[in-house]
Amino acid sequence: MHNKIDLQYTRYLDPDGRLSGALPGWADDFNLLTRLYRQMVLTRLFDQKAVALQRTGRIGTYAPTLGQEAIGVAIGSLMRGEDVLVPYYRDTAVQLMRGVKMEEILLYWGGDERGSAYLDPAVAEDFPICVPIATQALHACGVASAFKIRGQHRVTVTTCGDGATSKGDFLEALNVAGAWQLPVVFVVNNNQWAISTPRRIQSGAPTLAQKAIGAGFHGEQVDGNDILAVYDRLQQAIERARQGKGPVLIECLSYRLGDHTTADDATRYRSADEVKQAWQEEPIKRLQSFLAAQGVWDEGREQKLIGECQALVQQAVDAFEAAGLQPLESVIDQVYARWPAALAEQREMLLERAVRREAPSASPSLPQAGEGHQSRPAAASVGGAHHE
Ligand SMILES: Cc1ncc(C[n+]2csc(CCOP(=O)(O)OP(=O)(O)O)c2C)c(N)n1
Ligand SMILES: [Mg+2]
Repeated sequence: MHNKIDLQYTRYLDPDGRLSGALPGWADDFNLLTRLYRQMVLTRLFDQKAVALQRTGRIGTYAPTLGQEAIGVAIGSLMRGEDVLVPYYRDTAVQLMRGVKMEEILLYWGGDERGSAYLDPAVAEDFPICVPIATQALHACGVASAFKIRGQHRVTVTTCGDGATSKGDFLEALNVAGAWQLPVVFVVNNNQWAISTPRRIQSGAPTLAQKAIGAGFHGEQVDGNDILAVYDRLQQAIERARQGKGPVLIECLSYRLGDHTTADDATRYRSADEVKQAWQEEPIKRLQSFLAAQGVWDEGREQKLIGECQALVQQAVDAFEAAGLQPLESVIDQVYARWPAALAEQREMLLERAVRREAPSASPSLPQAGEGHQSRPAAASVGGAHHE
């Protein structure tokens, strides 16, 4: 008895950016490769800024995307506008490419509902960040079912981590995707850790991709630090789903270079050596080395790019800080279309209590929607996005 299944594994660039096989035709397009590179750098600089904003108390918890840039940028470049992304909380890279604004991402992690009400119409049908692990995989199947029933050639892409693949919701989603041959692509970001649980003890399956096989569809692995590999295989997967040929699961092997979130301290459960080793494999340096060897990237271009990205990030921070606070009831206002009486009463109590706390001696007047021009308080009172 053994549980080994031979699965496809794809890598084009080794950790030093050298080719480990013949490149597919599309990769001759250096403009495309440079665009992918620029987007990865922008994502990383934004990510660093988000962590810094948490450290200085201006947003709540944040889940860094450090080390996952290749996966997200590949997904974002390949999805069409009419497709739907059903993301999880480590998807800054994809969301930025879909059209979610950097300031919206900061608002979300600052505990502000406007951070999930994406302003760009191009992204209006994408789902907001999902924090309950793996539940989004089922939502994605719901969306894909709608596409199939309507006869639309649209694809749903949903992402999750290695830990999420152990959840019932994930396995149920794979099952229904296979049973109904849904146009959905599951991208598993196997970053080796689920908070402090290492991949080694997460599952008895040698690969996470093989979970697709149990559900009757195609699964494969790619090097998630090699954007050329992720892009190539994902392109095939999305195309296949679009043509009605059923779902695909792609397991991207990566590494979570940062803490789980800013509320975590990964040095308590993993060694410095392991992290140092993982830095040797990281995705941005790898593509940079390749592009430099091809003569299409150099230090001058790098410095110019960093300056441009930093300006964009700073603009977003300014917009975020100028956004002011929303009224307290915005936290719950979107929960029901029509409030059940018992909850309506609780809503009133919440507002009264908030007014008492904020202005103990002043005569209470409830904050109105649209008001809220106070400046943003320190995160301790912002509350932050709930994340455990
Ligand atoms: C249903 C549910 N259970 C537990 C949690 C707490 N939790 C938050 S993140 C996480 C680990 C997820 O790890 P993984 O799926 O590998 O994704 P990663 O964070 O590594 O990208 C857990 C258990 C949660 N958010 N939702
Ligand atoms: Mg993980």
